[in-house]
Amino acid sequence: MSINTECAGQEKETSIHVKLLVIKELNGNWKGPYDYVQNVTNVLGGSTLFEVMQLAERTGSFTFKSINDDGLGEFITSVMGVDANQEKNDFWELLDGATGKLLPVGASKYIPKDRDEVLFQLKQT
Ligand code: B12
Repeated sequence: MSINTECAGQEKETSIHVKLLVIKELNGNWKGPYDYVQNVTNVLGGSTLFEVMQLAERTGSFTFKSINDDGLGEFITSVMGVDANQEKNDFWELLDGATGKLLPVGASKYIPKDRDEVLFQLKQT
């Protein structure tokens, strides 16, 4: 019994939850409504956002595409079946879903904290 309690405690420290939010509407309101929401559970603490997205694909319905850019990591080109149209200067923006602020780094470098919400929103530059 005491061993089980200890294990549960340890699991809590290393496993976090991240919520992925998606708005497909071009330049829509970051506060929503959302086209898709997925709670990603059992994320290993310290994982990158890109790893969270890969886990979300394996465990739920989240889908995305990306291309690798040397040094900067993965550039997200498509989310939930919607390709950003480069000719129209559209791109998928990564935001903090709670504050609407831009993430300062890309998906391969951003390390979400427990209960973080990450918003993917189609934007035109
Ligand atoms: C222009 C620009 C963009 C444009 C690029 C397309 C265009 N219309 O040109 C747009 C607006 C799409 C963009 C988006 C983002 N960007 Co930007 N961008 C720049 C900027 C100002 C110049 C890049 C450039 O033109 N270089 C000159 C060309 C000749 O070199 P290049 O290697 O071919 O440039 C390409 C890459 O830089 C790539 N790119 C641009 N941004 C990003 C971000 C990531 C993560 C990746 C992998 C690639 C990438 O697009 C460029 C054109 O093809 C740089 C700052 C800088 N001075 O470098 C930031 C910069 C590269 N971007 C940055 C960031 C954080 C982002 C976003 C993640 C912001 C967000 N929260 O959404 C998004 C990417 C989201 C995604 N879909 O994955 C950071 C990267 C930091 C990091 N270490 O991860 C930089 C360094 C700015 C900063 N904060 O200091 N960006």
